[in-house]
Amino acid sequence: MRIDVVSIFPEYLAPLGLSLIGKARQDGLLELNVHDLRTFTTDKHRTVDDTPYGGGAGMVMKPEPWAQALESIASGACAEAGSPEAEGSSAGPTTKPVLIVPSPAGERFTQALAYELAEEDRLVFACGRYEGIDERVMEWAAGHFTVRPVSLGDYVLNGGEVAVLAMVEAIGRLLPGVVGNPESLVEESHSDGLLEYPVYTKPSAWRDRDVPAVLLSGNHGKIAQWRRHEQFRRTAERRPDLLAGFDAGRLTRADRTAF
Ligand code: 6GU
Repeated sequence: MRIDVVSIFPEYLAPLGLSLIGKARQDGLLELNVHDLRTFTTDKHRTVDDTPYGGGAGMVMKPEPWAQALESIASGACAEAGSPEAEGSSAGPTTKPVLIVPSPAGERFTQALAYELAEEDRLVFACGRYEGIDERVMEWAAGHFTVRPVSLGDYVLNGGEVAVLAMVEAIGRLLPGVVGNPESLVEESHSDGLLEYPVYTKPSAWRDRDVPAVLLSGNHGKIAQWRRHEQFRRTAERRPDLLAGFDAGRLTRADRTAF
């Protein structure tokens, strides 16, 4: 997968060189390019924002630098040295790259959307700041990209950069080969519509607290049943909204007899 990120604070994306995602880039599983929006300005002050038409607080990001940046990225320029795009490989892309615009006004980013985006060849993230990007950029960009405004949740960040860190990590870890043991992707929160069960390790007794006895029993059927029960108990307590939307078709045969 190739990912391009455009931001006026490229340094904000530095953590994408670390840990699992940094390793995936080193291993060639993920190509990630971060671009400074200001390099696509043409005026002396490298202006990226202006006052909003219609009045109101704050500033709006100007359309011209965004169009320059996105045009250059869509055309395959701005690719990493050594990548097929940088070498001018002949076979062009068959589908439009997805342009993700982080915004509290977007659709919700979920594990299901992470899986969907992990199937794409190319993702581009446009990090807005201030009150957002001139709306005409998203309209124009629809000619070159599949445009998706996406929100992490119902709260407001100062810009898209922190949201991009979260989304790239959530998507990147689903790419083949990035997580060493793919089994670990199966039994985690949200993979089956429920929260994850609690986990324990040695010592079995710690500060007057014992690990639940069933986990030491060696009875794998009982352990699976206990874990499933804990998933439902936790989800009901912390995220009743998830249970309300839980699809009965996701109940296992064991669930139907046990609960
Ligand atoms: Cl994706 N971006 C911004 N700027 N604020 C947010 C968000 C995204 N998700 C929640 N708040």
